[in-house]
Amino acid sequence: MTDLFSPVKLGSMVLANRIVMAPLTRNRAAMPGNVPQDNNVTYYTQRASAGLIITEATPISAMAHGYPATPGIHTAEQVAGWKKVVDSVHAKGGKIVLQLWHVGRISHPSLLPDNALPVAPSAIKPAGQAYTYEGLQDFVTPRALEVNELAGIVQEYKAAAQNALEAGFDGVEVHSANGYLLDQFLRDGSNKRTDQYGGSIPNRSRLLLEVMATVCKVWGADRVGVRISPINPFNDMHDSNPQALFNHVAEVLSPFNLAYLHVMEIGIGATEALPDFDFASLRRAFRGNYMANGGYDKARGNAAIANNLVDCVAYGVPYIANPDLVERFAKDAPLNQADQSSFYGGSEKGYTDYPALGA
Ligand code: 8OZ
Repeated sequence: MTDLFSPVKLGSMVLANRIVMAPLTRNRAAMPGNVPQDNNVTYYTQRASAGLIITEATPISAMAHGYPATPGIHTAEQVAGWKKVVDSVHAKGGKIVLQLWHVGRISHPSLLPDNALPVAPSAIKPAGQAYTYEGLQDFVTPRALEVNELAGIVQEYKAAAQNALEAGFDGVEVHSANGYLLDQFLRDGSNKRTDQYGGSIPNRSRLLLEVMATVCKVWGADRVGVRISPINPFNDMHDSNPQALFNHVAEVLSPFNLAYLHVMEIGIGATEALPDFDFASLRRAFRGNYMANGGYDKARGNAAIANNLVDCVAYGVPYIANPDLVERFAKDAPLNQADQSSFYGGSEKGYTDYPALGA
């Protein structure tokens, strides 16, 4: 029977098991410079038995940053730092892809070059506050990107994809989820454009498709995945018809022959009822591997794989606290509980000090 421990081929990546480490923002890059450092090498290496590691969301350019101490992939120092992470994970037999990230409006001038305004599809201020070096500050009204600037955004993805290739990753995942730039273009709560990048569903999907085409050209589609979050309201996101939008996205992504589609199936911080959404229908709309994420445990992961609802499962919070999650699942061993207070920023505490079994 196929289960979490069965190998799987995602594009040209052969995974030893179907237990994936989800992308997790941890805010522990070296500053200044947003450079991956030794404790980041330790953290990822501890988790190398995952079938696949997806790195924390990684800004593709200086304008793509929206949180303190997130490691980028747009300077030579960052590439060298990531190379140490990759080499160490590979030495342990692991596989690791980099998540390419542009935050769009989820930022603050104090985090951007020359105190620039964050950029977005439309000049709509999200509700909520940015995490800055001076603490929480209200989001500002972003600047709407001009249509003739969008090729430059695609170019930033291309350069970052090339940098990830240089660092030796096994592939890349395009972050089009959770209310960041590409998701801001997809959903009509944040995209009010009247040009060919707004309005209809195909128009709102255009920037994502341009980015995917460019990244696939750099990497080959068999080493590229993409993450979406159809009903996640996090970062003040909503859409008038998520099922139609995301089924379309799945359909038009299919001909790329991507390594996988990664779907966050839950909402973070929802205060209202989430819209009904049929994830099985989304999966049928996508021809390729489906990676599920959000609230899965071992039993639900095994059941979803056995019933052919998903091909693999990404685990987030469990991976914060259990570097050896694969071994613990295999032995039905108890899991360490994650300490929320050390999720974002800080030292080794709550980062690299969660014990493995028998340690
Ligand atoms: C939580 C805190 C900061 C960033 C995402 C990159 O939601 C994130 C993120 C999550 O994708």
